[in-house]
Amino acid sequence: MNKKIAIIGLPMDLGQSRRGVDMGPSAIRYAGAIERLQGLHLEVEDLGDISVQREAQTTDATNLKNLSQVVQANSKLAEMVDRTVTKGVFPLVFGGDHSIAIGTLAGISKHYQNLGVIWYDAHGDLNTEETSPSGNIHGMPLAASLGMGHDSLTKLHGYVPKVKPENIVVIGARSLDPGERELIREKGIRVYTMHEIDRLGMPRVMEDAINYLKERTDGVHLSLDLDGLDPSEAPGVGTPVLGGLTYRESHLAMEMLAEADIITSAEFVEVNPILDDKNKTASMAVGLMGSLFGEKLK
Ligand code: EXY
Ligand code: MN
Ligand code: MN
Ligand code: MN
Repeated sequence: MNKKIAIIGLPMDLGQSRRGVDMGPSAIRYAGAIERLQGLHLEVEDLGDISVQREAQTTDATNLKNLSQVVQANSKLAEMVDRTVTKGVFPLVFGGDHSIAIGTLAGISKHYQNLGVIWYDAHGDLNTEETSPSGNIHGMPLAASLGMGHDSLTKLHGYVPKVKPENIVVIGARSLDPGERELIREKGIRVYTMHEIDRLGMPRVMEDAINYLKERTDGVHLSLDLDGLDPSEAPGVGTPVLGGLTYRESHLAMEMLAEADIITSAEFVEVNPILDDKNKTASMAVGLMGSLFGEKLK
């Protein structure tokens, strides 16, 4: 795994409606992310946070809340991530709500023939303005990265699509809207819901997912939404869903990814310290980062 890491924060909360997730990057830093990675003898450069236009919340007629601000911030993120990958450095992005994945994937995927994506999340984030029940863009980043939805999201950073459906694995899903289910069926996206995870167990799910991606991708982006974990362990998220992944399952998943050495970029999103309990969710994120970057238990 790349030993040089660049941290980029995007304090974005305009992709959804609950205040506080814009403090996610700070909360993750305060939970000791940089020190944890430096403790693994990684070279860590913190590039700081991208500024987000703080205009009043605008609701676009096309059921896309705060579209222009989300596009503007993600365009800046795509530029920074693109430069980071060009320099051969591992981009590690701290969110902010999950709409930032639009920018991260836009900055990364042009550097690969077949970028794989592990979408670790209670949700599919596969809505478009037609199918979204909320108009929140944090429920749309994976659809947008597939080239589905509003042009200003799908064509961000000058090309479309960013990812192919066969190169995606969703892990932890337990809250999917009708339009997302339709898209998953239509595109044949590989989804391990909590049902499969409970039936097969995390070791088997991760083994299958890793083998599946190894066969067909030349790099893999991990998009880890902390609401993939159970709210009892990670309460500081804006859209909690009961019956989620345990910290231990997630820790194992990260260790297996580290062993497989397939992850070429990552982002940790949806940490909301206002909804959290003593920065517990940010601490979960930092613990999982440690496992992802090779921390050993013995
Ligand atoms: N599917 C719902 C929507 O589109 O509004 C909820 C999306 C929650 C998205 C969070 C980031 O994962
Ligand atoms: Mn998400
Ligand atoms: Mn991204
Ligand atoms: Mn989610």
